[in-house]
Amino acid sequence: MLDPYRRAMTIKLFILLLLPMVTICSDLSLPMDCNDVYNQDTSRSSGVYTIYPIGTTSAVQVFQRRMDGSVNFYRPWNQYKFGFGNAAGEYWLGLENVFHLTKRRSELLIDMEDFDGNKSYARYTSFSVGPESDGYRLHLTGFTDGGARDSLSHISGQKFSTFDKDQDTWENNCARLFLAGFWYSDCHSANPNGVYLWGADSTLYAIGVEWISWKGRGYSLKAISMKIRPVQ
Ligand SMILES: [Ca+2]
Repeated sequence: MLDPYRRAMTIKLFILLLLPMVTICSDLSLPMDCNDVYNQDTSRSSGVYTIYPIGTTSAVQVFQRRMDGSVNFYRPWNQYKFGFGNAAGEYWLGLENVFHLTKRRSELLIDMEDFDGNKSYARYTSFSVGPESDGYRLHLTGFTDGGARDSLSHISGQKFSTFDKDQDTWENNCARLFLAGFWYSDCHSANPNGVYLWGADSTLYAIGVEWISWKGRGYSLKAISMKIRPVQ
């Protein structure tokens, strides 16, 4: 548990992060990575900060992260809508926020790591999520391979599903069967919000944190994060 001060700081930073237009910055002070954030103010506690790897228009927003299995991702619609978890660790930002953030033209970067230290990524040059009235429908194009190959393009156009809101194209309930909330069709080749299974485990079929085109079925990743960045 965070102490009250750190919790207040985290909430404050989170609000700042969601309201970049009201944050006053100069070009010279924009942090390019976490070291810059710390070096600009060594009294800062751990938390979520906006970074600018390639300049003022490149604010990166992590909206999904798995890294240690500390957070349960089998959650109902309202929690996927508004977000859950620890903003400095495993978390889901919330579909409503992602919808608003991706009203600006954005790209998607998905970083992955397995339990042997191998890393890969998948990148999509266009990414947006529609409004709740349209089921937070996913729009995704422009795949670029960073070694993971493409496990996501085929679900572009799908609505988001949770166990209590089945919007997939299958006659049964993908979210219930694969124990997560995600954009499912009939059902998945990637399950980033699945059960944290600590590597290879084929006991139960495809319920892990999977990215099939990289590690195949029955392998649950050590880490995965989904990040968006506005593009011109
Ligand atoms: Ca269904």
